[in-house]
Amino acid sequence: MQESAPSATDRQQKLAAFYERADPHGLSPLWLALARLVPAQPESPARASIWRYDEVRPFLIEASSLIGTEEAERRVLMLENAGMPGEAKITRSLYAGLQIIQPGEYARRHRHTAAALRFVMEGTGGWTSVDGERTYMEPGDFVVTPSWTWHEHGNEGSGPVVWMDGLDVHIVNLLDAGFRQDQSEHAAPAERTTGASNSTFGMNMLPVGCDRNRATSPLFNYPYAKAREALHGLTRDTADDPHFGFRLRYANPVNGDWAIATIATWMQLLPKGFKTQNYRSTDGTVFVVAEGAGRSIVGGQSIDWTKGDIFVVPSWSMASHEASEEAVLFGASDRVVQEKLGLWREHRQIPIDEHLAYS
Ligand code: GTQ
Repeated sequence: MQESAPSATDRQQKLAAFYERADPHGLSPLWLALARLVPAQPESPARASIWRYDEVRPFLIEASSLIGTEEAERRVLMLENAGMPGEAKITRSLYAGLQIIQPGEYARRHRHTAAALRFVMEGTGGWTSVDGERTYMEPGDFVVTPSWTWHEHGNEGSGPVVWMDGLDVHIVNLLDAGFRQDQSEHAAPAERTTGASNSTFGMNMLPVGCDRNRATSPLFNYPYAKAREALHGLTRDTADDPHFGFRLRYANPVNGDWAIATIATWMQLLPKGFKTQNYRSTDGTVFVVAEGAGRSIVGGQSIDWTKGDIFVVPSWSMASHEASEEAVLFGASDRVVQEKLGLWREHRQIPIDEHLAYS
């Protein structure tokens, strides 16, 4: 007699037993994972979120009274996206935190392969150094700490200094390429004059024969006063972009690339009353409100913001922004990495050839 075909429950039982036997061999069935592994479009676990500066600041002040920079090394409250609790991530790929340094405090020198950006929120007299050169920071300044450069921070002012740190550490760790060193075990870098990198690289001149392949900008402080002036200049002679208002990116002067090899950074100005068209892109983005106030609609959710607030637009979430008063927004994302890998995509409500692309 012929054997009958196995019943459906029979087959389910056999499959379950098969999975169990395959597992200890490091074998797992793709057919159960395929849709999640290869989504039809990005499905970021990050949520649209906001950290309001007036709510966050008291925690930074309290932290300053509970722990010193000596003990903490870096006194930072990390900005953790609620969609990825415990992962020290503000977007899927980026780390962000708020660092506070009180007058007279010092955060000791170290270096790591992760690169950092600083965006200054509050205070004057704060400084950071990169390989022995100091820069003093003002609110709105964008400051770069390139990969594997010695850096330390201090505050010679009379009030607290607060900045947002953004690091590519999760990208570095994804690749298992993370190293760090503490200064105590190594020779100190040679001291260099404050302003040296700006006088060499920030005057529209370059050392003859300078290496144009430098992955990260040799300029490490991009002052807010200059960014503002550049954006206001644009408003006088250029049509606005319907998706961005007026927008300029921070550039590496040796080759015109983004300022940091792994984190794209830009600044955008929305005139009072301006409302952007819907837009989405694959780079989950951190926005810091440098000036002004307004509202964003992110994935259908309304988020009011004002100066000092930090908000997140996750990858592929549709977003529009409206300024109730003239607003300047700092933006940071992993766009530069995605571009280098040929992955970056955007979706504009109005196709790009229908308007001037100063964006
Ligand atoms: O200032 O060197 O927020 O090493 C996290 C890790 C800041 C820093 C952070 C760091 C730093």
